[in-house]
Amino acid sequence: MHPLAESFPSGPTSPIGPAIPQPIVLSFSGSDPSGGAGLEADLKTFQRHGVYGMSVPTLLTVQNSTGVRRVKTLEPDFFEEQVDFLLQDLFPSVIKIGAIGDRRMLQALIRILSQQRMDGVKVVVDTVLSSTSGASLFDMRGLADFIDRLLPRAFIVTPNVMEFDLLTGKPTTEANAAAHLLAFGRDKPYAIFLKGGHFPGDPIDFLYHRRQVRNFSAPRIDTPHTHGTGCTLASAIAANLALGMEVEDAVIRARAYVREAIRTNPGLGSGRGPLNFNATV
Ligand code: PXL
Repeated sequence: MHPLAESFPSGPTSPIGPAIPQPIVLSFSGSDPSGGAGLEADLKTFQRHGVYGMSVPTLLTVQNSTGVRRVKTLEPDFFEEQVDFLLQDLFPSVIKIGAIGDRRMLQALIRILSQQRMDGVKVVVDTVLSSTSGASLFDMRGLADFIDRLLPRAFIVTPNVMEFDLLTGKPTTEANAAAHLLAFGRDKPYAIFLKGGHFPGDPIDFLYHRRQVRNFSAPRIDTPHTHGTGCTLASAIAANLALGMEVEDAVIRARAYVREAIRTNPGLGSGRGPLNFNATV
């Protein structure tokens, strides 16, 4: 047996009887052929958390660990048809949204999420506005609709610092983050998890929820291999919500998973390589 095989999770299926029911999580995101980010990372993360993962791609990328070269947003009509047919058969309790591509795809998403059958579905919005390597994964002409029409449908939103600056229109620092979150979060129905990885020094993350801000700090892990950390974090939160956790617990557990996945990364690729998706949850 391969030495790694012993650490593989056995999963909740039974070898003799029918599978034990699993919560279903659906990802709408871009595809990363390198398997480190996007819907590939989402599905691996769902699997590791013991939830059943499904995905409908919004866009394709030409990508490896050194960066994103090209982005092709898919046809919104085809996307909507895929979602509609899928949901006639398999219905998720949580939807995770990653890269959207452009305004037409955003409109398609908003149409889907405003259907009555979606009322009880929790939506995790990872505000993927550009990749860390600089390629655009969202046409910023759609930003106003993203903020005014998509975000109000979210249960939790997970911007990094650059994305939060774009959402609020002002620069956020560790010193003013709590105040900016309280101001931006005012009257909003959703929670915001501000990822502090781009702050200098040891990062501090902030969680805004129910008019309160809580922060989490930990020593920075010194590695270039952080490809897809945002996607993985949002997917872990989505999985934890599907498993029935409250927002704070879902975030705390997701954060611990991502830290461990960064710490034990497999060191693949010549650029920013992927995380260890098999990390202990
Ligand atoms: O990590 C942001 C992200 C999301 N989705 C896709 C990506 C990336 C970053 O490269 O490629 C498809």
